[in-house]
Amino acid sequence: MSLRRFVLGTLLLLSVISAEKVQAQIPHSQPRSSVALDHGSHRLGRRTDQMMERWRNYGLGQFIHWGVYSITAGRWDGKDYPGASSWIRSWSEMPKEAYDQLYQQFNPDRFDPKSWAKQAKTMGAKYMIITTKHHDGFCLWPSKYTKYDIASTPYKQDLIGPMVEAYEAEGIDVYLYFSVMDWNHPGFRTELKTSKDREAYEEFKTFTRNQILELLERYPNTKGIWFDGTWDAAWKEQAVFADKLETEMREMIPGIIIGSRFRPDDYGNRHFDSNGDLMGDYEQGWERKLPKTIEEVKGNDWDCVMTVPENQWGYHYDWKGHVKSSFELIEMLVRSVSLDGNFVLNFGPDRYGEFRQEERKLFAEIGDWMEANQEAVYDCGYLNWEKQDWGYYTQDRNTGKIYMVVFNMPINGALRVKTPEKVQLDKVYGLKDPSKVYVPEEIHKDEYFVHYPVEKSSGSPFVLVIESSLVDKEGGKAYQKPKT
Ligand code: H79
Repeated sequence: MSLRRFVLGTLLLLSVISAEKVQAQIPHSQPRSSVALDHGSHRLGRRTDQMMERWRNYGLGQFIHWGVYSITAGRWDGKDYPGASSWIRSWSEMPKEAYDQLYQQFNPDRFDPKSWAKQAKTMGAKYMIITTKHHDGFCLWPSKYTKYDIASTPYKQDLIGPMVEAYEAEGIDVYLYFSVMDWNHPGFRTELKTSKDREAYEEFKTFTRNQILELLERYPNTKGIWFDGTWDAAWKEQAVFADKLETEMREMIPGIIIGSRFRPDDYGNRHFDSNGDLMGDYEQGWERKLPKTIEEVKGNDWDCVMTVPENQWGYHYDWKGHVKSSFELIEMLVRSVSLDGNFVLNFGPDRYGEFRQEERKLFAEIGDWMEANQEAVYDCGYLNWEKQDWGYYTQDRNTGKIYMVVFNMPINGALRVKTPEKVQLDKVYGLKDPSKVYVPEEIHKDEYFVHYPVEKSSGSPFVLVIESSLVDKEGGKAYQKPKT
């Protein structure tokens, strides 16, 4: 073998080894294949700027769906609509003309943005997303481009501005939800079959662009837009238009955060382009569902938006079916964080601007838990240790501190911990009571039992803190605590 081949071969081998090492720590998106795209993904891998770091570290967010559908509240003419209350206009039993007049009754005179923001703060939300316009097309801000807005209601005043102000005063970042699908605009189409459709849709595109830029101009503190209603065939043809508009948004608000639900690629693919690369700053595909493994998130940032009942976003007078408890929701939150995502919990205030009793209870219950255990949520993300049945590991991205969030206590009180090779478990202690130390029992190589008193575990999920160290081959202690 020539020296050159030997050196090249060694270099190749080394690069494969180091690539594998990185891959094991941070799972990557699939590598880009060869489809040439003008409007596919514009960035491979995660954003690393400060605004995105801030987003990544929120952990918990609040979603709010509010609009004229809070008046119908899931029923019309004595009949219950079986779908999500905010979709009632699309129901065959709902006369469209009647729905389109409802705004004349919209007068949420008990709306108190300061108390909304305080409740969100109590719960521990670091950001909120508000429906500026849902699928029905009704705008919660006074829009220059339509009369179907808050200015035309008896209430008259802007709802978004005071919300932005109140939430920001509590230190909560505000994001705007915007549905591209708009059942009110005459130019909106789901498909473009004729040249007349295309003409109409051009008007709709201009209107959409105007409204989006109007929102960013009115609320320049907006941290991002959460787009929705982009699944129709007509929009899937708009790669050029949407890409240009996204660029305009990014120019208007540098650092603005836009997810994968906004623009289609050249071939009409959504979220992931034709090469499988994520479009936008984070994956927006986790609606009312959660990933189970880190592989499923493909190394991308993501959020999960979740309803409290099965599928109700806007206010519904009667929550039928299973309603999630704070315990379930906290588990979803921690699972999200442990898999490097944010968890966004939805609330649907009523027509007067008030939150239902079930939701107020959640603000308090989740808030109590967060107050005691937030350290294991904020600034935390994935830890590359084998998942155990008792719950989830999270790790502080800044300090490297490792947490065990326990949801399912084993009957024998033995919490199993399997450490990666060369990582030794030194000590485990209660987050709320650091003086309470649980000495790990090593049962096999890299495998431990942490004995936790079963009787102490009743009630709510609890957090333990792990101290570990890296050891060298001979078992001697080496360098500092692991930080991934
Ligand atoms: O705002 C809430 C929902 O109204 C909205 N996203 C959350 C945050 C939403 N509803 N449905 N979807 C998102 C998913 C889309 C489902 C669809 Fe269909 C399936 C679109 C096309 C096929 C069902 C059938 C809805 C329209 C036709």
